[in-house]
Amino acid sequence: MKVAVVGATGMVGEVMLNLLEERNFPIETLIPVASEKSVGKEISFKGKTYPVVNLATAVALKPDIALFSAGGSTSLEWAPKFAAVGTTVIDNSSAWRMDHTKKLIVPEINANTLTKDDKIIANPNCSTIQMVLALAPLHKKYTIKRIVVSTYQSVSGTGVKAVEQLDNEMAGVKGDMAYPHQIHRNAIPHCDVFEENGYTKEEMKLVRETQKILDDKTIAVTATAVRIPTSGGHSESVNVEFETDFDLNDIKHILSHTEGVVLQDNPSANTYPMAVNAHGKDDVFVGRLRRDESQPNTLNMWIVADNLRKGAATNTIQIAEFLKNNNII
Ligand code: 2RA
Repeated sequence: MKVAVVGATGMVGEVMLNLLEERNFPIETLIPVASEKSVGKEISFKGKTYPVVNLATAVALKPDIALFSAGGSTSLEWAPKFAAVGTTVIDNSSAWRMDHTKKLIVPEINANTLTKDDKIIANPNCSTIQMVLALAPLHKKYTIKRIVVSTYQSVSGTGVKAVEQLDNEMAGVKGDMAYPHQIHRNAIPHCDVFEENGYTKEEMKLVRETQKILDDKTIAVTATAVRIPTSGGHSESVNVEFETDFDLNDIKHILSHTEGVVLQDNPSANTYPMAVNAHGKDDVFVGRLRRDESQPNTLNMWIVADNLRKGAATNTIQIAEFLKNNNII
């Protein structure tokens, strides 16, 4: 299979390349794609080296699949050009997620909706993926009425400049500012840009994408997204109200038998999900399950995942694996 990785030199792009190798995805030819300034750089992959090419060159090579992590504007312009030559695109940007003609996929939830007609497939936002993976089976059993989520997001979600700012601050070194504020020893309630309604784009992604992936616009969602000085993964405090009462042991049973979810819930042994333990792993970790004693039919939970892996690269490649394994590409 001829596979293009668009944004091959970025943080998610590098994780995608590692995963393609780690998961032994069947690649005959790799096409690493990046901006003009990186063209010609050598990318090592499975014991061979491949030169980085620009987008026009990659389209002309007509890859079978193109894994994008290169920002929304690049995806809006170039995903259709790849699709026009028969390439199936899986895009990590927000460009296509809310387009009603495009599917927004978490493989364990809705990969079975994919067909050969889907030439541009949207990968959800990292903080959405980890939340809906845990909530989908609970929604199926108990019907979700409302979700209140607060996120604690790693600086790696903003990109390499934010990670560098955090490293510099911790080393006491002045450097470029990816944020208007200090990151170290801080919690910044500002992920992505603010919208008219006072929410950030990151918070509205949780609202809109959750409703689309769970295919239920009646689910009420409200979110607060906070940037914290970790580099390992995103954590989320989730309060979920169901239409009916639930059995807590049944919730734990469902979660511990959900593909891609690991239950870590034994507070008496200080066992609960933590970003530092999720780093480098592909699962979504759930713990701190307990009834919300302030209102009926409501559950509190704590959800953690590596935002660069299941939150981006792993989910993307799992979609590609599904397409391949089901002869859709
Ligand atoms: C973030 N989810 O964490 C966004 C984009 N990766 O900033």
